Amino acid sequence: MYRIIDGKTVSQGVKDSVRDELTALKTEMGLTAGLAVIIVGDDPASKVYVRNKKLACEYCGIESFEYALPERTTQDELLELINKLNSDPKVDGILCQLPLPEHIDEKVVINNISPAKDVDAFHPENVGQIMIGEYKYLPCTPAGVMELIASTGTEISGKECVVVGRSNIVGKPMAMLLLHKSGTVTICHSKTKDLAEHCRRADILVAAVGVPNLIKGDMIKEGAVVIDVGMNRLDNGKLCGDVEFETAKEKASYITPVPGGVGPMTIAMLMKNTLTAAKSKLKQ
Ligand code: L34
Repeated sequence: MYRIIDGKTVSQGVKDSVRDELTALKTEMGLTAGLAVIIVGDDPASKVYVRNKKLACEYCGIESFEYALPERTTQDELLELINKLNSDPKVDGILCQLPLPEHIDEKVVINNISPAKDVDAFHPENVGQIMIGEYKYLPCTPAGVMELIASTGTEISGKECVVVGRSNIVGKPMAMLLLHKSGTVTICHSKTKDLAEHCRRADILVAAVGVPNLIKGDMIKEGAVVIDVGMNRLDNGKLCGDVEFETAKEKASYITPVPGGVGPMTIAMLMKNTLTAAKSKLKQ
């Protein structure tokens, strides 16, 4: 018997605790929290994600500043905006939605966001701190996955954890967070020789490759916890994960749906990071 891990419910809990804490800090210390979200171009999926972020800010009592820039925006123009936001006291967190248009270098953009306001935790300084386990911010998607695993009551220590995908924003930090919890971590990728064999050893399997239905039921160990980070849009407009849900659910003990799994968690963890950013004003 499998159980669905409901990302909507878990993310609601995270957002509620951010809202409650922020409300209390507003009353007691006059704290405010602001998040700037930059989106360049017209990617329809990115627009949906950015809209969901704005709604979550409203819910939590975080002021959101949205910058919807046209596709033709130059890298210099974008950097100029980021510099302005870096020194704007109303802005605690800055997020530049990825992917960016091809003429803009994502690395340069990320490097120019002040590490103190980098609520995505993509800046090399924050990435380095995650490596050594002394972080201010955790990257939103991997941190959300950790919350989902925790919600099942599954102990990570000593477990076989397999992460499929090695991106800088999900796969690599995901592996690191599982390692911090003493999981035995394997990272699989496009050059991995026998993907199915690795996956079948996993007590905890995290799929983050962006290949629709890559992970099928016969690649999953009986009783595994299966987390699907994939967010693929099929030609018929339907969203689909990296895991073939119908066959995978027959093997898994817990499994996340797409949509309604990891996506809402990414947003909830962003709210948490923005609160952390705002709270750092209290220490100054
Ligand atoms: N800078 N770029 C930056 N930070 C991020 O954290 C992201 N990410 C990823 C893409 N680019 C980014 C997101 O925000 C992915 N992502 C994201 C956020 C929210 C959702 C999915 C991906 C989400 O809300 N998913 C809903 C379904 C939405 C729909 O219907 O299309 C869900 O239930 O999964």
